[in-house]
Amino acid sequence: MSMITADTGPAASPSGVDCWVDGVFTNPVIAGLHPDPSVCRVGQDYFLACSSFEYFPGVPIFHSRDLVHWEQLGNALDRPSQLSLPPATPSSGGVYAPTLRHHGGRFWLVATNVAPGGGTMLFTTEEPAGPWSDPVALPGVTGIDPDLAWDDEGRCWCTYAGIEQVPVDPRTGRSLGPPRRLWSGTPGAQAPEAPHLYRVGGVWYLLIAEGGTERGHGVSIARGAAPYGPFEPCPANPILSHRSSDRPIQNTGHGDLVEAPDGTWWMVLLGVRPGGGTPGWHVLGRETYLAPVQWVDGWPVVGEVAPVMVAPPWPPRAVAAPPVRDDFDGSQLHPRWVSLRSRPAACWSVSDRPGWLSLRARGRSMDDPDVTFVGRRQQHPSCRMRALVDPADGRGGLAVRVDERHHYEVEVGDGQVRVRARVGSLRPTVATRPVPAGPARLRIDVIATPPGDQHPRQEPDAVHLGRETADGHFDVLARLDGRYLSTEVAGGFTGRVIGMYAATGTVRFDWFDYEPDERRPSGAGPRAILTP
Ligand code: 6LW
Repeated sequence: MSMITADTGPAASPSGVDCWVDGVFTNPVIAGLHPDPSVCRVGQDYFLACSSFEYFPGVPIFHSRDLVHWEQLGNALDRPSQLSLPPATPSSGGVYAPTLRHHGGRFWLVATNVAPGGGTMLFTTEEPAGPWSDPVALPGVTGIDPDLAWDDEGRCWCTYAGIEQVPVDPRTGRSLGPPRRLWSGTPGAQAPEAPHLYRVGGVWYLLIAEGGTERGHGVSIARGAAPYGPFEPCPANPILSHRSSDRPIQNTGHGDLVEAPDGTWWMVLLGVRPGGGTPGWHVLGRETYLAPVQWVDGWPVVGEVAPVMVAPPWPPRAVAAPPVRDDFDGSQLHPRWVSLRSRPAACWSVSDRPGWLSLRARGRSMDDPDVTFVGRRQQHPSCRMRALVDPADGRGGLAVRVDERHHYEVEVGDGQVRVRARVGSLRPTVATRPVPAGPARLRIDVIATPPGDQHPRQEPDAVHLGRETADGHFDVLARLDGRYLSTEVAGGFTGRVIGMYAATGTVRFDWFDYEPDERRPSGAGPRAILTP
């Protein structure tokens, strides 16, 4: 497999391959499990937050100077005092749909923790890279997808799924009035949610998502003279939806608007790239896309969301490409690494054996909600993961996971390499092979099905699991159908996260490589070029 490595070239996207060349950029702008994007601008700088569900640390925060190249600054909720996700938190539970705003010299982040004991939580900071404050609870906000907007009198309006609204004191979290129903979206449409409230040119706009976060998803808008309405729906609703279309990006919805310094407007939104035959399986989760917006007769008109788009009218501001290899030489883990529900200090260390990540087992397998796992989002349809794993004191390896009931892994321990799978209630050990004592190189290649190679039951991709021999040969123990690790099979709101785990004892990882294979086109490859 030929790979483009991330530490060559001018670079800038999560893949390390520049996603803005010759006047076009490629969507998604933040690939992999990064749904429900919320964006704000301060001067020349854009900041963006996403949902994080059962993963800890939670709510990744990104920075950009051009809306296309994004760099992760950190995770807003990176301390147990900010985010408690008990083992009973189901996958696709946890933290939903933040709104990120800048007001009065501070950043404000509001989100819902749907885990037991959670609720609507508000955090602030002057520095988006962190630290963020401990949470302020908003007990009067009883729905998901909270938004914050301030009017000229300084009143703060929290609007949430329903669509309902309550005035709040953002410093104490207290409600300053009863909740009111604002709008339920298009009559007959399901799930009015994801509200964002803006004042543009003296008019208040209420942007929402509706139709559900699957193929029927869309964005609609209403406007009024006051932040609490009454609101008049846009006659062109939905202003964005790919429902019933043949576009390669589907499920488009849950948008947030931002005005650039030059007066142009943009929307960040979520979408997916289904692959394979019918009904289409998306495996990377809901990703963050960018679309241009124009105002016509006082309403926003959203351009088509395509894999290849006309670039914004300013020069690109590339960010450093992430390296292929993480060799765990630092004293902290990069913010891209996430764990399941919590990451107790006793379960991981980069100092126990310097230069290695040591993971100490809690749960006994990837079936367990408290398994010791350190992973990152799969961000490319085709990619390769490798790690050097020392099983001297335990058993563990590499896993591709959607949830506790949908995962594939290759692990080493007790003198054997083993491929295991879990698909619903089926949990076979797929293959075993004896290996020499000492560290083993485990490897997983994900290979997307090429476009044109489709039949109605065609899988979206194949997952090859095995180990590399000393001469670099990939000894594939199993080739598994990727559809079983898709959202359409597993259900829920997430996507694939790939990484390292310990099943027994302490398992040590010298390095972990993540290499995108940009040259291998996927079934969800570019089909359209958007004209302005
Ligand atoms: C989120 C809702 C949605 O709260 O999915 O697509 C939910 N929209 O707005 C979880 O991400």
